[in-house]
Amino acid sequence: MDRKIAVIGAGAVGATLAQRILESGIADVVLVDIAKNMAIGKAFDLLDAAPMLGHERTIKATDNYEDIRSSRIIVITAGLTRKPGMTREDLVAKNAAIVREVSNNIKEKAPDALVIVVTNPLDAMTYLTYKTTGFTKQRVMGMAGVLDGSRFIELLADELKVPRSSVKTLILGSHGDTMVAALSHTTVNGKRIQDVLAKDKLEKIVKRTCDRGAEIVSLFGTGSAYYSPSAAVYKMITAILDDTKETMAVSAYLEGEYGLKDMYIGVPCRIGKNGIENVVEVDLSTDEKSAFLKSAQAIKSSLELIK
Ligand code: TXD
Repeated sequence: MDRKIAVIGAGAVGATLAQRILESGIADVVLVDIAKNMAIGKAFDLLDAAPMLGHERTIKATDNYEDIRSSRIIVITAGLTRKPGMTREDLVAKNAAIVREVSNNIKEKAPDALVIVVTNPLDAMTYLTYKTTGFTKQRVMGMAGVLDGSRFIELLADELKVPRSSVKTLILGSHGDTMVAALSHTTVNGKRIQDVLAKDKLEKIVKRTCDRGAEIVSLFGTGSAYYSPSAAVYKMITAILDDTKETMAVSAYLEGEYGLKDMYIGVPCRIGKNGIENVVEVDLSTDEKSAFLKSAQAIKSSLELIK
């Protein structure tokens, strides 16, 4: 199988994602970082594990964008991470410059690729990638809702002592403090979450889900979460490669859906070989709708900073 995925940024998320891709055998990896030697070191380390794990996949580390040519999917993880006390929006100016540069290279060297953006502030950086590459809206998406939903499921399953697989949920809106846990789409063994968990406990878990990234940032001291973010990107990649058409929350470009236009925001989408096959419009409660629109407002404010 000649499949290539380029991961831009060989930091915590990028390198862990490279490991997941290689060791599951789904594709070869090109790892691009301005810190070239660090990236080469990580690639060597990953390759040295291959004989023990029994795979034949390869990884090439580079600072030369020529190497991303013919990549099917490109994942942008390059950028700065939050320090304790920082919001994702605090990163906007520096990361916008990085994402713009990366996107120009993608446009030139890999004009047919699909792009998954990870860099924060996520929805604004995905919009910037879409505008800079000029790719179709199907081919540019941001990773957030898959991760936030997984965090919510984990916390709920732990509280209720039920299998994680019995919990279904949907988190939409911005990947920021205004994200919306859609309780009307959250069930445990098919039962409404409000019927199985007391209101105060549920509120606490929703709050903890929104703060989970910051909780991990403050425990780490430096850097931010990467095991679960890389797993979320991996899930999106396999939906694309296997053309599963599975519905999952991703940051997508809206042109009227949910009453919004010309912006990227987390909504449920069917993901398949073309990227975002379509945006799925689900019913939301009145409270969820207004929280979603508030979240959209927060994204618009961070977009103002990059325009
Ligand atoms: O849910 C989500 N979307 C996220 C987003 C979950 C986790 C992390 N999230 C964001 O991803 C985070 O706030 C950052 O903006 C990015 C990357 O996080 P990561 O934890 O991987 O950051 P690192 O370890 O600091 O790695 C960043 C790498 C580092 O090796 C830099 O040298 C490189 O990016 N970098 C660049 N590579 C290529 N080109 C340029 N210009 C460049 N600038 C920095």
